[in-house]
Order: sequence, then structure tokens, then C-alpha cells
Amino acid sequence: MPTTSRKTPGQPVSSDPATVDMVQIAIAAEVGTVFDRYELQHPQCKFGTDGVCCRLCHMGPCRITPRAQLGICGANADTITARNLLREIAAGTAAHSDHGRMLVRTLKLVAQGKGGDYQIKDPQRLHVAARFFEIATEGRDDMAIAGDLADFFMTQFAWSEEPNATLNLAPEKRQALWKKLGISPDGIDSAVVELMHRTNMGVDHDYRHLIMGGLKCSLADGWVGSAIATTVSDILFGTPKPVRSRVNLGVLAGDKVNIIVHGHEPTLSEMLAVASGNEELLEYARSKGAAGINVAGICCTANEVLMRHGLPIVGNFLQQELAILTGAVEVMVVDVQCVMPSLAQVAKCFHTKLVSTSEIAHTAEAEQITFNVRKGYEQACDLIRKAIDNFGNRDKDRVHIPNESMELVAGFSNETIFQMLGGTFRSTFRPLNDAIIDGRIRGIVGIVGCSNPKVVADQSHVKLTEELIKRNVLVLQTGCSAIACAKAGLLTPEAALAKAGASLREVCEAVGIPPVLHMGSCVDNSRILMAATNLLAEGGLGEDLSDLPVAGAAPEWMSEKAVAIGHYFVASGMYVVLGHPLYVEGSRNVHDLLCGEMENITGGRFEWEPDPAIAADKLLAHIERKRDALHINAQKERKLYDMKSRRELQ
Ligand code: NFS
Ligand code: SF4
Repeated sequence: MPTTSRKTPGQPVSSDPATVDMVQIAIAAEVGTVFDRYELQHPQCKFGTDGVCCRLCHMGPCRITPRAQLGICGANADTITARNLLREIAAGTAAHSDHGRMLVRTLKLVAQGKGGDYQIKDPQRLHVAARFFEIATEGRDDMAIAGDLADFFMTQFAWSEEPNATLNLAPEKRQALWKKLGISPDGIDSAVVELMHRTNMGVDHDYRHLIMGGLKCSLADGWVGSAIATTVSDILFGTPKPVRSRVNLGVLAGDKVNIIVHGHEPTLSEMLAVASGNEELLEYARSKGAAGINVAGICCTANEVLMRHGLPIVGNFLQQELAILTGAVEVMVVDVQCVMPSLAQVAKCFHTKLVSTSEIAHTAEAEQITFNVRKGYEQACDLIRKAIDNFGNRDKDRVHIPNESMELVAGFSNETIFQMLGGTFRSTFRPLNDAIIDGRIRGIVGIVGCSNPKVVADQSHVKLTEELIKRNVLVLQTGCSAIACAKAGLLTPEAALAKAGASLREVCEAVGIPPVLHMGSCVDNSRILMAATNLLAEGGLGEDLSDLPVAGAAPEWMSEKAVAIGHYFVASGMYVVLGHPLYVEGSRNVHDLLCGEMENITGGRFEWEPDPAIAADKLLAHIERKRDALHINAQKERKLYDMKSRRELQ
């Protein structure tokens, strides 16, 4: 079993000591994990990684080789790689958007008075959203507004003659460009279906046309499905505000009942968070010898309950099996996405009960309950009772909880940033724009995405973030990337400030924001799109998103969802650096379109760069190019000279 990274021999599998520690425990216990399954998959198939394997029809499968340059139907490497890529975008868009749809259904039920214990926690966010989408609010009660907003959001899924209305969240110039390019989506579901159709055998064969279709679908993710998911989560569960908590396997409590929520949908976990404070349940836990109830999260569910309840985070994607291996988890509750099918096998080696809760996502050998909005609170209480009852089965001799846990601050929604920057008097992005214009902040990079056993886990997230803040770039984070940086201490304002460049530090201290801002889960990448839109709207930084000194990075990504995210960032005019390539390297043409020519089409493009230090150089070079084009670098030089000359005068 591996203890060191394959890519970088001699280096541990992760830069996080808790992960390294638990991998040793797994080896000793002879429990297989993602890290050794990764080894067993080697060598990984080059046809797959190059994207030139096609099994879209049953004349195949076909592979493009020097001898056979065409599939049986005649499809070449360009067509095959582009089609495969589009199917990933469709799947990623479907995942984020279906999550959004679940939330809209909950909002509708709440509006109808059938939402059980769910409520509208943030009526202000409801009103702002309703007004934006031209839903009457004057003199109406919240439930009526919520019902109309839910109905309106539901219309965004089906095909319509008009582009999706939520695209109006984007700057006008960008919307016009999408229209001109013919890539404005006109329905989430129809965009996904369209890609499945276009990539069906014998339909769309022109790689350029295919890739543009992929961008269209990705926009249905970022600006529609994910934007809806974020908005409805805020309305139902509250718009995040800065909150302190702790992260890493060390948050599991040796003396308490530990319940882990893992997956993505915040609905049931919201009730688990609430129910964990139920006095009766606490008393029941004490009666079984436990000191309390500890609900903690993994993956994006973790981010959701962290931001809204301050619940601790156990870890990110690659730590899900390791959490069970601590021997201290009574129940792990899973729903959808990024849940490893192996969890049931790991849980079997311990007393942990794995409970799968989504109607659409079952895990073989896990207990299955079907989450029901109306009974959410009771189901949460039942799960906690199940965990308490299981506490006595914990084998104390097998408990191994690593010491590592780190403090963090999360919960930076746009709404919060507006308020923090504007102070008590006026909500505004102005101080941020001014700092960018005068060069104290060079620009902004969103660092997002998964962790991946192909690289030393967490390391690239942490290094890239450190490099960028050192060079006075403000970093926005979501997903497992945020968790990686949190574990390394970069989400404590104090530590991050100490590592930030002098001028970034000065601005952050003056306006009271940390240099690394945790903005939420992966659907909350829509918050990063809105942050960019807000910067633009504040003025002085150009006319379209592609003018901004802003970029994106996903150094350790692995999910199809990340593929969709990367594409909607590029379609939104942003430069995106991925730590390893998309599965397109088997086609020079597709590579060149995505990584080169695309800049002339959307203003954004991809680049692959595994080395986080070099990635930082590239991101910074991009930011400086954008600053030059905005003529704000010239101003800054003058200003510095002025200060210097003033000092000389003194
Ligand atoms: Ni995002 Fe969140 Fe993590 Fe990757 Fe999975 S949890 S939705 S896909 S692995 S960042
Ligand atoms: Fe082969 Fe063409 Fe069928 Fe793909 S669609 S499997 S390339 S014959």
C-alpha cells in the first residue's frame, strides 16, 4: 500500500499530516483506501486520458491510434475528444442543477405550508431575488413571494424561446456576447439534453461547433442551475456571514457521539445541525455515557453547514474513508455527489453505520432512508438517536483520532463582503475596486475544486494560495480547495495576513476582510461569478468580465462538475489554470481551441499547469496583462513615484 505519492516519489500522499497519519492506520488495519486503489489502477489508460477512446455506439469501442486515425464511423480525434468532453460538461451541469432543483422544490413546499420545519431564514434575500426577477413584492407576504419565486426558478429548467432569465445576473456586455456567439442557454434541462443529443453517434461532428455547445451548457450550470441553488439555499437556510469554526480529522470528539454529514445537499444536514442542539437528545446522549453530540461535515455539505451553523469540518474529498478509519464515527449520513462507493466496505470494518438518504443515490450495503422535506426534523432526530444508540459499540481500543485540527473563518457571501467593505453606512465594493485600481491588490483569483490522488493531496491548493497572497492577489475559495487551505491555516485571518504581501495586508486590515475568503460550496462558485460582476458594476475596471484582473484555478480537480465549472468560467471571459489537463490532449485542435484561440472568442481560455509556483506566475502575468490593458498600472507607477518623491522631499 502506498504511503508516498506516485507523481512525486518520496513525498507523502498528502501535505496534510492528519491524512498521512490515517493512511498509516489504514495500512495497519488492512483497509483499502482511495490511495491504494489509485496505485492498482496504474498504468492508467492513455486512450482515456487523451480522450480518444469512444464508446458512443456499439460498432465500437474505437480508439484513435497512429494506425487507426478514424473510428469505425469515421469520427476523428477532434470529434471524439470534443464529444467526450461535452458529455462531462452535461453531467457536471446536471449534478449542480439537479441539486438546485431539489432546493427549489423545498422552497415551493415551504411556500405552500408543506415544508415541515423548513422556513424562510432570510426574507431579505428572498425580496432582493424576487425584485431582481420582477416578481411583485409590495404588500405581499413572504410565502406568496416565495411560491412565485420557486415557480419562476422551475421555469428555468425547461426549454423556452428566450435565453434563461437568470443570465440577466451577468453584465450586459457579456450577455450580448453570448447571444452573438449563440451560446445563451434557453433551459437547463434542454441544454443537458441537447448535449446528449449532439454527442450521440452521427450527430454533431465539428469540434468547434461541439465545444461552443459545451460552453452553452456550462453557462446553464454557472449562471442558472448553480446560481439558483445558491440563491435558494440562502433564502431557506440563511445567507452566510463570517463564522469561526475548526477543520480536520481532529474535530472528531473522543468523548462525544460523532455524526458526519457528507455529500452536497444542505437540506437534511440543516436539520441535523438544528437537532444536534435538542436538549432531549443531548440528555439521551449523556445517558449513554457520551459528553455530547458532534455533527461535522465532509465535502460540500460540510461547507454548507459550516457557513450557516459554524459546524466543524472533518475533511475534504480524499478524507472520507479516513474519517471512518478513526473508529470514532457513529453514523455517516450521505446524500449525493462525491460519495465514494467504498464507504460501505470501510464502515463494515468498524461500528460506523452508513446511512444513505437520497432517493436517487443508494449505496449498496448502506442503510437507506429516503429524505422527506416534511419530516426532515424527525428524520434528523432519528438519525441522531441511531448514532447515540451506536455509541456504545465504539471499540475504544481501535479509536485513533489525529490531533490535527485548525481554526478557520468562513462564510463570505457577496452580501457580507458588500457590508464589510462598506462599513455601517453604505454597502459597496468601492474600497476593493479602489485597492485594485491603485495596485495595492493586483487582482483576484478564485481557487476551487477537488483533491485528487494523482497529486500530493492539498499541496497545490495551499502552495498556489500562499504564492498568490504573497504577491498581493486576493484569493476567493470554495469546495474542497477551501477545506485544504483551511487545514493549512490559511483561513484564519491572522495567519493569512502574516503570509500576505504588504499592500494586500494593509488593505485587508483597513477594510476588515481576510486575504483568503471562503465563499462556500462548489455550487457557490456562482458567488465568485457574482463577485466578479459586482467588481465590474462598481466601476473603473472595464466593461466586461474579461476586462477584469481576475482568474480561476483548480489545481487538484477530479469531478465532471469541475469540468463544467471550468467551462463556465472560460465562457464568462476568465482565464482558468487547471493542475492537470482535461481529457483532450489526443486532439491538437481541441487543445489549441480551448487553450489558445478561445481567448479571441470569449476572452477566456484554459491552461494546464501542475506546478503551483509556475501556475502562480502565469496567473499573475495574466492579471498584469489585464491591468496594463485597463491602464491602471501606469497610474500606479505615478503614484509610487509621488510617494517616493514626497519622502525624498521630507
Ligand atoms: Ni466540488 Fe463539492 Fe470536493 Fe470536488 Fe466534490 S465535494 S462539489 S466536486 S470533490 S470540490
Ligand atoms: Fe466508434 Fe464512431 Fe461508434 Fe464512437 S461513434 S464507438 S468512433 S463507430
